[in-house]
Amino acid sequence: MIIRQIHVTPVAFRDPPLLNAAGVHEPWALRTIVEVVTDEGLSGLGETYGDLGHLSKVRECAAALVGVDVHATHEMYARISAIIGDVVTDMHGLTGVATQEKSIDRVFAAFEVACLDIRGKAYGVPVVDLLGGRVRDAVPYSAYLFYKWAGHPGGEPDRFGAALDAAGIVEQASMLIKEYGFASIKLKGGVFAPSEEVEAIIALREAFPGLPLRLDPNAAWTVETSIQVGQALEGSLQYLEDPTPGIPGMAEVAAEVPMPLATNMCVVTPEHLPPAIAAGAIGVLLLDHHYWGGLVRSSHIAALCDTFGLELSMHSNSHLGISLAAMTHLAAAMPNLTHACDTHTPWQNGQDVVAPGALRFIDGAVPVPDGPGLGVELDRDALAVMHEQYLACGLTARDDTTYMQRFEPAFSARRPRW
Ligand code: GKR
Ligand code: MG
Repeated sequence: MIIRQIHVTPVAFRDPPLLNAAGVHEPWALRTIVEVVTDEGLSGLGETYGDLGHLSKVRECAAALVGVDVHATHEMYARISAIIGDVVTDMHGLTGVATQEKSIDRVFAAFEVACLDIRGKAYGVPVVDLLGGRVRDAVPYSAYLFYKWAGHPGGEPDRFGAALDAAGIVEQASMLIKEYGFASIKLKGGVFAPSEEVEAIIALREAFPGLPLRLDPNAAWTVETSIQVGQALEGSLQYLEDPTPGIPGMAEVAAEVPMPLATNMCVVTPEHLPPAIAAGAIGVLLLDHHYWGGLVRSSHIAALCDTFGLELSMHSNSHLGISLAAMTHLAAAMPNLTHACDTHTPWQNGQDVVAPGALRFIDGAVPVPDGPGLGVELDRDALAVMHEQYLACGLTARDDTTYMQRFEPAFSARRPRW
């Protein structure tokens, strides 16, 4: 099964004005769709970030992978490493420091997923079977709440409405839980003063007793503020995610708060694990195959977490159905997944590059798709439309901060901010 062609297609889809510590989501979210085609005519899908620096590397590497067998992932990794060299591609959103290793892993992951899709199709088995087999038939996801404006400035309000205080957040949670059946809740914080975000968590706890809650301010708080918030929320949070920047700061907070700390920011490549574990900085790792080097490498990291007693959850960025399918296969094969995974799916609002039907939420969980490989098919018409949107929208990189500053010129994404 030799790679004969790789198609790399940047796409854009509409994104609501979701607020975070870096600013606000722009009207379009960018992704890159990768389609690997073999000499036998089998094809496999991958999905990754759409920022131009990364996209250029994905394109360059695609050309270098033609002629490689789809099983030869070490060879693929070596070729990609040689191309990336010591270039560090653009940081994406709020996913921690960019390193050379992470830049390689981010490019490699899209091709690795596509090759696993092909291998699954060739053997007639789902990708989960190539990762050790399923330990669960459906993967639980959490309701990922965001403070948000009613609509993009100058545009129509979107169907989710505004959420700018505790009442708005509870209303948003009710809507997502009603539509998707989520059984746990994550609030994206780092937007308003910590006391207001504490108030929102308490309102959620009262509105949804028994549902696990998490708060993620993306390192917007000092150590002192993080400790105050952690102590104020004793008994209310399943975990507190990235309250403060860096492993040493996280370790200081972890020693003083009653709940575990989780991260997708201070531990983002294998080299961060030893110092974080030694310092006791985190209790939960949020894996993300998009930057941890694909599904197999993420499974290895999950095994390490088991060895070192770290709990596991999964991080997400704005994504489409190929990513959701890959996340679901990976999570279905992780025996030590301890928490519901994050997903931005509701914010896609039905837009997708995969044909409808394969992915659905039942009681907040996505059943592992039935078909071989990832179990999802590319909707070529939708892909063409989203590619046109990419060309027309004029965005080439995610930049929540500059977009926010158009409306609030004094806004600063400085972290820690409180
Ligand atoms: O979509 O605004 C967002 C999130 O804030 C995202 O960029 C983060 O990477 O979801 C992420 C997180 O858990 O930190
Ligand atoms: Mg996070």
